[in-house]
Amino acid sequence: MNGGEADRGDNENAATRAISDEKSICPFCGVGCGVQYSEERGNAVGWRAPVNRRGELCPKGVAAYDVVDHEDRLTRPLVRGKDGELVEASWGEALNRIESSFRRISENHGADALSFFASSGCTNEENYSLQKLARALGTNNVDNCARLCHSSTVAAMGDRFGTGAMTNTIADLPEADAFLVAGANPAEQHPIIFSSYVAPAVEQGATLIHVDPRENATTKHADHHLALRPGYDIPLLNAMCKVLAEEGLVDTEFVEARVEGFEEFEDWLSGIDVAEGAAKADVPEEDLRAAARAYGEADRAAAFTGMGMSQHRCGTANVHALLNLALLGGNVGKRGAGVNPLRGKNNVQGAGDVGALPDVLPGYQAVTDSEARQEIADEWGFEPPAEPGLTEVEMTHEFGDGIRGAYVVGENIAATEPNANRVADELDDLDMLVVQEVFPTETVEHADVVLPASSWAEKAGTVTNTDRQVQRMRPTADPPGEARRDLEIIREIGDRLTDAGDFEESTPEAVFAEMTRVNPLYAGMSYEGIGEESQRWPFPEGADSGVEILHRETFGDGSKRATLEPVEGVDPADEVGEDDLVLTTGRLLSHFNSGAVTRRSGILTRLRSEDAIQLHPEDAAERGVGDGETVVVENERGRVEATADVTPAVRAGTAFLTFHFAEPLVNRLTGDALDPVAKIPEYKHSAVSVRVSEIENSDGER
Ligand SMILES: Nc1nc2c(c(=O)[nH]1)N[C@H]1C(S)=C(S)[C@@H](COP(=O)(O)OP(=O)(O)OC[C@H]3O[C@@H](n4cnc5c(=O)[nH]c(N)nc54)[C@H](O)[C@@H]3O)O[C@H]1N2
Ligand SMILES: Nc1nc2c(c(=O)[nH]1)N[C@H]1C(S)=C(S)[C@@H](COP(=O)(O)OP(=O)(O)OC[C@H]3O[C@@H](n4cnc5c(=O)[nH]c(N)nc54)[C@H](O)[C@@H]3O)O[C@H]1N2
Ligand code: SF4
Ligand SMILES: [Mo]
Repeated sequence: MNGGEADRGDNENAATRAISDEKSICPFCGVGCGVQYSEERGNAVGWRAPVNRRGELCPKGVAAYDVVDHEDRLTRPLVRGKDGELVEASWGEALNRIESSFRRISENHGADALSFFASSGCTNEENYSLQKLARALGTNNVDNCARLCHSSTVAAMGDRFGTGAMTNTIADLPEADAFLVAGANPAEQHPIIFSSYVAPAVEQGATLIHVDPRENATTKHADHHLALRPGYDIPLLNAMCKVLAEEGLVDTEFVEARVEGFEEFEDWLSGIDVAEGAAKADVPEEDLRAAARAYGEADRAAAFTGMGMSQHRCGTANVHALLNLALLGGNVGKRGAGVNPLRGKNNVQGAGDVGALPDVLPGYQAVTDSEARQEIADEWGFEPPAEPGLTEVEMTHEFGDGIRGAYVVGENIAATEPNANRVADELDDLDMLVVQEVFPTETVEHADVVLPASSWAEKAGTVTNTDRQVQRMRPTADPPGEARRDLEIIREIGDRLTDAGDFEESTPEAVFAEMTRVNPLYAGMSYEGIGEESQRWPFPEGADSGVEILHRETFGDGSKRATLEPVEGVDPADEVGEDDLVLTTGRLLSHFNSGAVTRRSGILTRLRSEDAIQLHPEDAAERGVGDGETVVVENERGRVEATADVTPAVRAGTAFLTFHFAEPLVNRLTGDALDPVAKIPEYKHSAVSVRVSEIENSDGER
């Protein structure tokens, strides 16, 4: 199926809806700021919610209501017609097609021929219902884009600390004496945490260490910048551990009380050479030593870890290396410290918490655990399958082979999965692709059935932010045209495909209540209890003083000690040829992920250089590329054209592009390599050739 531009119907209803000023939560990042509609501003203002205590918002938050009346909104179901085009259909026809096709696939190929892509931009109730639907149909093939952000972090932290979430809270961060920001750019990606909690502490004297191959908004506040070679965080972090050991900066009291395996680790460290590590990471040894000293000398040092660490085939190992440093520094279990993955979308923490993952049930109980399955069967009336399902990227690789049907809710996988040319072909190999969306995205172009859904502003439900606070969203408008609320759609499909009664609870509040009965992390929470505040897991908060700051006394598995573990470096998958550059990717303040929502904003600006490829002046000169010229960026997987932004902000040998735009679609260049433990793709390291585009620059088209 090659869809052209999707037919989106007319939106006669869209512009006439009233928007109320109910308090809700920002739909973008995991910070979880409170937003509400302001008639006067014609868009969002902040309210004094648990994180944005002064009602402050970043530019994306301010633009949140742009989605509500947008003329591109999908307002009618679409089905693929005989001539291959998407045409409008009734809800009945669209749902009948899904029902008969999914039934046929399941009968002919088994339930594991179906796959479910949940959305960490959707509510806990929606994610919970979607994973329940997958499991009711007999498959654990359900995953969400947490796989693509912090699955490696969660794997490493789960393994070593027993929980895969921020160890600390946003509120205690200002007590840090030092911040180690590894592979993250919170000034742009978690702006309110940065501007309201981190930057003020830095202004008061806390040290900021930034480990990132580029200078960006976070680096502007940094005292130390280690502009490492992408993919070489392990030698850098191991060398930092060695500096702590060499210079007497190990927190011996903490190590004695809370750490296992110190002697073996010390033995192993004796084989680590600081100069060699610095050379591997390609940072000056003296800078590395100074940064390590700043971290080691701090009483309280808080580490942030982001996509620069997690999105490598050694993503899990990268985080293990960081955990060693945190343990040696004694930076666990106290305020202003810890290891803190800043989570991605507004509900990425929650999507995992409620079980939209292929290997665990709600509350991270393994699907292989028969007791957990039996317990949930008591509530559900059916037992979930015992065999773990496939992860996101693995599912796309099975499209047309093992997997024949996919139900994608609120993800734009054609643009955001790695190796986009391959994914585009694979999407077309499916017998049935259902896309539940608000806009006509790159993924919608491949769909067999398109279900017009509600935006965040049109629904009720809960979302769990990056520091484990469950908050409530409240609907402020009706869905446009014939669009329906996500939860209603999922439950309608559930009703049609499963036994009567499986999807009995239909309001978000009732689904939340069911969820608290099966998810031990959320046990005891309630809509009423949350109110306009939040409830934090593990709940109830305050039952013992160790809850807000994790691991004060013990780790997640109940033991007092975490283990130090030697971590060996792993080379990136792509070999970098002599004339190649290393392409790494990432984000910008005013855009969000595939850009499906933010690129349509009337408020958010798109600056000239934002869709450009950052090239270091030396690399540009070598290739005869001038600033503003069009270049071809290519490897064996694909090719894009982009404007050159020649800037010393990116290190020599490395190029940087965002994935926020349909063109250039950077994921045509990223590869299939996965971290063996977490199955996260290597978005942050692709070998590419870069050359001036003869055609584009000579005929002056750009
Ligand atoms: N404005 C905005 N905010 C967002 C999002 C958005 O799209 N826009 N998306 C949300 C989501 S889903 C997520 S997951 C988070 C992600 O938030 P971040 O983790 O901050 O995201 P990135 O920009 O992808 O990557 C962070 C940094 O890693 C650096 N980097 C690249 N390669 C390497 C490497 O090998 N090592 C190291 N140490 N650093 C490297 C990049 O230069 C980049 O500055 O942001 C969330 N918030
Ligand atoms: N090269 C490169 N690629 C990356 C990354 C990277 O750093 N570099 N980062 C990865 C990461 S961390 C992530 S999280 C993924 C993100 O990947 P995706 O989740 O695929 O990206 P989004 O653009 O956030 O897609 C969300 C979609 O949901 C739709 N939507 C919004 N609200 C709703 C709603 O309420 N209901 C429904 N049904 N739909 C809605 C939007 O229109 C949009 O199309 O990208 C990954 N891809
Ligand atoms: S920091 Fe994140 S949650 Fe807060 S307003 Fe900005 S995008 Fe929304
Ligand atoms: Mo993400």
